[in-house]
Amino acid sequence: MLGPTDDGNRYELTSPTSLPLAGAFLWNQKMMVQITCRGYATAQFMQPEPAKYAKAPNLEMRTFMQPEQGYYAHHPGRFVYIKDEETGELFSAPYEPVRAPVKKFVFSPGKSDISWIVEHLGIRVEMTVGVPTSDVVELWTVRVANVSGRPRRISVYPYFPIGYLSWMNQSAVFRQDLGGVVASSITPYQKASDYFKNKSLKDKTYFLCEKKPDAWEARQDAFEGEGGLHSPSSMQAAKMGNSDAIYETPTAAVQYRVEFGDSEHRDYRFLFGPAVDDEEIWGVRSKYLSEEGFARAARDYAAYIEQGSGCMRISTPDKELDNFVNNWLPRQAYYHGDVNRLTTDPQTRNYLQDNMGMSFIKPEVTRKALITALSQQEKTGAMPDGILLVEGAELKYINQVPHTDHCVWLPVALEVYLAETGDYALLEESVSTANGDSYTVFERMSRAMDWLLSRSARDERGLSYIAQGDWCDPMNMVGYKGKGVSGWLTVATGYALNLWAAVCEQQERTEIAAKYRAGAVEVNKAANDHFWDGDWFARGITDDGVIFGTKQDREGRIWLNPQAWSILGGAAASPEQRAKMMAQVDEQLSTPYGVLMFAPPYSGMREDVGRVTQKFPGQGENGSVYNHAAVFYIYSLYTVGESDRAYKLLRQLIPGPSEADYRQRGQLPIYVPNYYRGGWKELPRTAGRSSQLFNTGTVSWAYRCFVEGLCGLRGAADGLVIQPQMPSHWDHVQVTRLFRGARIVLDVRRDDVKIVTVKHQGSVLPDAKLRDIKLGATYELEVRVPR
Ligand code: CEZ
Repeated sequence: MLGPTDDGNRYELTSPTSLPLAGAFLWNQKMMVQITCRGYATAQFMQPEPAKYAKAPNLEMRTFMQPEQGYYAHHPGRFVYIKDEETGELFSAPYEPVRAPVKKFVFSPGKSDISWIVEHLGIRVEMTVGVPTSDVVELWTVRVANVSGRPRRISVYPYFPIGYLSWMNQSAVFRQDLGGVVASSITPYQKASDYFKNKSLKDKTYFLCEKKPDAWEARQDAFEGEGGLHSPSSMQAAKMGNSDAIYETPTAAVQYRVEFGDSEHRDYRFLFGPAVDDEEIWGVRSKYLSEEGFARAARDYAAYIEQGSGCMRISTPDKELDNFVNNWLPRQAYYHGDVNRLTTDPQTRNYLQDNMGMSFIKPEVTRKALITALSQQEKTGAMPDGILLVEGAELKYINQVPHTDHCVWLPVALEVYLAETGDYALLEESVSTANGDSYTVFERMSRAMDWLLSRSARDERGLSYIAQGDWCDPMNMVGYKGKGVSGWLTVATGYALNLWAAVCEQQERTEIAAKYRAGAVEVNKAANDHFWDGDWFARGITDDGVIFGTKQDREGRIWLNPQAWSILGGAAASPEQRAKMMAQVDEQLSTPYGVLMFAPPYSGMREDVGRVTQKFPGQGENGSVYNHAAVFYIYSLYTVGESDRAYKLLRQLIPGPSEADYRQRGQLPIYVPNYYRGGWKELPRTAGRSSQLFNTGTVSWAYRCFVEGLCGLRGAADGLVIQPQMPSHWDHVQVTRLFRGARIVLDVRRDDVKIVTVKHQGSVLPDAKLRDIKLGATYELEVRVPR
């Protein structure tokens, strides 16, 4: 049913019905298109706020990307109908809207394009979509071939619905001069000032054809008629009716009438995208709409994607895992670091973590992002809820809700950047803000830590306030009256302080380091005094002084984040304390689809916890396998040498490899989604189902877990530390790691050694560390790990 191609560069799904929501995505810095195996598509572009050029047939609410997005017959998509002119039979590729039981189906996402092969009625349709590196346009190739062994007469009808564009003004016509359907609209507005802002919006949607079609429809209802999408009336006639849309819902459908000899094929190329005006449409047409134009764009885009291939290749006993880590995970991390989730105001924590992942891919981007974030630091040392990326951007949606955790992510992201690059010079860069202050990166980091320790951030017990949320966005009512505190944020503060203290120590700023070490000790003590419940840490204490996430609770009894971060930050200092916690996590939170964010899920509103309890049980933050939370725990397990527990959960981030698992999750193993449904005990039918949402802070940490945890290849100021943590059922792993301009090839095997032993050219490296790494050099290392 599904599997990778031999070279691992593509993934193939051979049924349109077994994983109907499975899809793939392409992006560049200005756009993103997600498309399902059956042909439904969601495309967004930045102008500079996110916008769409193909929409629903009714007025759509403006929103951010949603999990488990629903599809329906009229959902935007990209389709090609084929009609046998002799029999009148019809099918559509990839599968929607006709849903004919096609004879052959292959959905094949690659790293830089997405394609399908669909065969039915003796006709093969091959569709491929790509995007260029810097313009907003989809490049479609459709090859139609006669494989029936006899001459054929057919019609080919590409159908690209455009949808309802505007209640003020919308229309569409076939433009002979431009060679395609062009829909025009005016983005609705009411304030006079918006007129000037909207002037530059791309309010036209075009569908351009390289070869002139024989007929077309530009109006949705003329296209469908009484036949509907399964059998559009416009296809019942010999030729489509050449309709236009005048304040009517536009569409783009064209017809090619073709006579095929045996084994003949035809290639068609189309462009689909938004534009401001005719001139821009002319521009894209002349730049792209030709065989050479497509080939050039595909080459450039493949080179762009190649830049995101990350810093490591592995060969392990688990081939599916290798395929994911070598091909797809760095690609997803690159997407996050390169486009910041197509928003102009990413949440500060997302921005920092997405860029943290970029340390392994393009560290110069991380460096710049750290400076950008710090240049928006508040006077008090606090960080804002979102980071504004373009002139005129505003804090929207969740960024208007006060969260208290943003400073924590600074040393977390910085640590990864410094380990990867050794670029301590960054600390001395001076960064000024719009409020007129100017400090070095080092000083700004200290100010952020001071804020976390201050009375604005902590109560008299030394516990961190939560306001209307911490890492958990919808935990909005624990502390909205100003008193509630977060168990997670308290232990996470301990972690942040220790991380920053380590940098200070490395810089020989011993007094400053001592101050933050002492702060961490105090914070961790407060966490133990007030949150330790005997076997695990509680999640928080509400405005009214009610502790939650404890044995007393029937719902929301044990939460993963406080446990994970107490391991990281040192609040769970002793192996005995950690062992108790881990046993409880194993017992109460583990499922076949990963580890739950908490359990049991809430069945209804708790007004002293908030919106999270109103989400559907097992969905999103209400007790799903929320992978971002899972990966914090996985990373924490690697930091204390729990390699088997860590590996089991790390593997569960990815669908497969059993067919039953793929079906239940409903997703291809080409990205990590933000969650898999929870409720494994309560709601087994949907447990494990993927959100299909590929925006997630999980990926930077997941990549880090593979690089620094499983393979144990972590940077230090003076070299690369080598401490692999293979799961106990593995004997051998081969790794190629790119690090500071060198190529390091490691052969890792179990042997009769007491500690990890690394040999380079026959001699053992002291402390299993590779030092004096030379730019451009290759190092072949023999690594032996204890049995
Ligand atoms: O958004 C993520 C955030 O991007 O949720 C995480 C948070 O740490 C990330 O920064 C955990 O809450 O508002 C909501 O209810 C949404 O559910 C968001 O919290 C959530 C979405 O999954 C993002 O698409």
